[in-house]
Amino acid sequence: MPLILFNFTLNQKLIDMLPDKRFLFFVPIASALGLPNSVHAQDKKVEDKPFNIIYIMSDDHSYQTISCYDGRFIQTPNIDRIASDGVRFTNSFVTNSISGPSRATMLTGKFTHKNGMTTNATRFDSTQVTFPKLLQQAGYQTAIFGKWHLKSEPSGFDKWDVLVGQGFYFNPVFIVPEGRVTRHGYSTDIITDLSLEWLDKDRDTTKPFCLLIHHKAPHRNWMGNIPDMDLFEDSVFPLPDNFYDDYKGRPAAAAQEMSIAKQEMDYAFDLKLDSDSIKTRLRPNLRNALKRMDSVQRKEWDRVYDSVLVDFQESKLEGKELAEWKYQRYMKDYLKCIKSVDDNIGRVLDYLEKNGLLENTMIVYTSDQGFYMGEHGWFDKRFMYEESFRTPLLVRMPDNATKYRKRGDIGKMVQNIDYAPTILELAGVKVPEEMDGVSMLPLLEEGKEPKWRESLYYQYFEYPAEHAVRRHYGVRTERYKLIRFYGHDIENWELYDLLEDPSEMNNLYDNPAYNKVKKSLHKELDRLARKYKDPVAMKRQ
Ligand code: SGN
Ligand code: CA
Repeated sequence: MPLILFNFTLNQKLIDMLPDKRFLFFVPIASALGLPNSVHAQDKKVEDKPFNIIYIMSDDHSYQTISCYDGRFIQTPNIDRIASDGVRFTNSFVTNSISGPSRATMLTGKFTHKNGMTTNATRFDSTQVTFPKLLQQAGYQTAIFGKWHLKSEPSGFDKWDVLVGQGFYFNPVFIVPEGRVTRHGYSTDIITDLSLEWLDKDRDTTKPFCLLIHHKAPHRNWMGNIPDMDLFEDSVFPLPDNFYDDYKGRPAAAAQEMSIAKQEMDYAFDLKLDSDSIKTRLRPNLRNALKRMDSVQRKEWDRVYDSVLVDFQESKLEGKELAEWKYQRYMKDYLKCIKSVDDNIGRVLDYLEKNGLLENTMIVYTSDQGFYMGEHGWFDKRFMYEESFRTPLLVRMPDNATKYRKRGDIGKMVQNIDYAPTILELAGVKVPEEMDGVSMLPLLEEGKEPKWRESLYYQYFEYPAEHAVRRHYGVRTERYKLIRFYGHDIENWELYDLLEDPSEMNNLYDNPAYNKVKKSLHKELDRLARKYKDPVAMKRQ
């Protein structure tokens, strides 16, 4: 598949799509209230049947490591199947590039200053309106398995079985309404097992369903599954062009603490070098993860990582060689996690196919945000720069949803505020006015060019905190990006021309040639701050 990730245009009409064109359609209440589909088959159009939803979200999965987006690092044939039978969004973004905030946005359809989950340290107010609650009220059966990460208990789900906090890769602890349960195995396998078991045995088959499958993988510290231990051990990955970024003109980028070359990529926890002779901060975290393994898992693990340690100690690397060795190790471990995510998505797709569920089930694949695969020399996310602002988004519509026949790429800029309205519209449930997002369904209609937003709003609040990314907010149009970093020790604007400088190395804010662009971006940023009622950005106006 050709790689066209960026869909730029010179035509800067800085207006937003009005949220009044939602093409809502409503299913009669009897059908929404869960009578079997077959009852309605003769007397209703197929589009009016309640469709099921399977929403799969991984944690920190970069679009760079999904082969239908970027084939440089890994083949992901199963994830790609969703795109080849459906659509690939080539301009998909989040509103706040970090887990809790992203999850709260996905559930509420709102920016995080409105749903209250501005950082990972805040607690999600579970009394608010979410799309699973609205689906439940409309007769859907709802379930979530895997990472939750919102501190308060899940609500709006008939069935929930979620990881405690970030969760462990091996033999993880889950929390269910009755208490905690430790399960043996690898997290991506277990979360898939739970999901398939619910689909197969537990759910009420007379009701439409919405199933959220939330993987822990490939979150730090990137521990692959036992059968995948040897994968990529002999691979050499290309170093990003800007791996040795000097952050000139970008003080917030210079001040971060998410550098692969520096100590924040930990020799023990991240690189799995378990030796008392290596100076490291997070050795207890690695040991904590390793001591969860049983003897069979541990033996396989040690077989691979003991020899990595020996090679490392013998080679006595320094400087650039050491930095690049760390990058290679990081990529190998991260990609081992992706292999298992891809395999497990294959299991879900096979199940749906075998059981005739592809006809009436929408499948979404995404991540809670993007991730750096060494670009700017980094791991982690948080910044409004492209790699972490973007997130993969692939959608396969139900075969029977004849209204939504579009295939291939969708280049319009969508954001995770749009997920809840999309799912609700597909279910025939009215989208609450207060949601900031809009349904993406009009984009899925073949041959239609709906009026769409031409700019995106972004916010990041988690500072002071791990990785030291300063607070910021900004606007992105198809071609340009304006960011304000603020608070504590920083007050700085950045402006990028994404067409000329897709890697965002050249801050043009003080370049007089861009004065006109700067002015119009400021105007647009102010307009969006007012539209979304962001008190931080409005205060400056
Ligand atoms: C943990 C990680 C961080 C990561 C955050 C947020 N440290 O704190 O590297 O940025 O989660 O990630 S770790 O040492 O505990 O792995 S998020 O995806 O949950 O937002
Ligand atoms: Ca994440």
